[in-house]
Amino acid sequence: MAERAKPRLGVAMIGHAFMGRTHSHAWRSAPRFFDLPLEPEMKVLVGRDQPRAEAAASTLGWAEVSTDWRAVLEREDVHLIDICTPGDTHAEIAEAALDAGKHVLVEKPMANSVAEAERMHAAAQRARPQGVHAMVGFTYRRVPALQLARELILEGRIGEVRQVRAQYLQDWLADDAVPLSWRLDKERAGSGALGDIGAHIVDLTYFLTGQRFAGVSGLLDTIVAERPVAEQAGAGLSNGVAGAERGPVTVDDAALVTGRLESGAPVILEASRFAWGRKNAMRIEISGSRGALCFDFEEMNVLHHYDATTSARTAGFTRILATEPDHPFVDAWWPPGHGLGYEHGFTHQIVDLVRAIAADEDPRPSFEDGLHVQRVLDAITRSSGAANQWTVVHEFER
Ligand code: SOE
Repeated sequence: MAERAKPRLGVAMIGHAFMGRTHSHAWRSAPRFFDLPLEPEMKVLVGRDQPRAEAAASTLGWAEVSTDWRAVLEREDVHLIDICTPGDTHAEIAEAALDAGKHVLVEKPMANSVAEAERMHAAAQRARPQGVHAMVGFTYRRVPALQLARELILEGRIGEVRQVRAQYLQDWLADDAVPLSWRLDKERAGSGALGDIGAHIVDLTYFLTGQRFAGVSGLLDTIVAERPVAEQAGAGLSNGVAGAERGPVTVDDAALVTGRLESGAPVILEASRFAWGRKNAMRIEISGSRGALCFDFEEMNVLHHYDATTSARTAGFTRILATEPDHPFVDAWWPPGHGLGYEHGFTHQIVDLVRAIAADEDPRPSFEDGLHVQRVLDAITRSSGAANQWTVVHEFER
């Protein structure tokens, strides 16, 4: 007997640069490696420039292209809008898509301001009664070793969380000759290292500990204030070819933050795109009353666990290789020890999103989660502007 076809989930993706490429890969691989309740169909790729969008669609596997995202929202065969554009367009597209009854996946950070994130959250709440779902793409939540870390924290393996320290370091701006791009323009990107990479460690602190931030004190710095204007746009993180003209950098290059979680536990965060030799070094260490967990993206299949309840004679960090079939997501992939990469987090994100949509459950990180991260980013910025004053995010009883 012929198998019944799965219900279709028509997807349109807006933007096709670095994040568009990672999302396209994820839409293709998710249904091939995981048993999904809906069959994603890569229907339309939306870009501003028709020939470039056509070239990207053919490479990345999208059936059609459009230069008009509003027209795509009117299509009945499109059920989900995946937003991979710079932050200044997120709110407008997400609101319109949710109001048109389309599910939304939006790249991080959710928006360029708290006001935009609030509008998006309100739109998600309006759409929710119709079975419409919204999710923010904090993809590192779906790294198996980090999911395992969360499970261990929830099981109480490190006891009560007492301190968090996290860093996200890159070096693609450390050279003063690197030209300007949209990521260095406050109007388009909202902020610099803070929103681009700092947002990930704010979200991970929240995801892993289950606690929101109560307050922060931030120091933002623009290390190189002026750069060459690009004559030719670049692909991925490459800013293109520098011309003779120069222009201002309007975002932060580095963000240093101290903070407190709602329990009062102290947090220290650092995000920088000026850390020579650090290409995508994201590190988080959580110390609890019974031990500690430590993760470094440069060794992304490994989680280190220190069990402080064992004898001091033999105590030390245990290196857990998070590639066994009973580790989160791993059974769908390769045999133990064969390892996963950056792209797998994006695939897992699609798997969880599609399953949540089919079950009519709320996918996480939700727009409410994204709004919390946005509030933390905003408080860091205000604090830095006000000579590093302590800035409250949420009031908590302690
Ligand atoms: C650029 O710094 C970037 O691509 C971020 O925007 C992504 O979120 C991160 O995953 C890798 O670095």
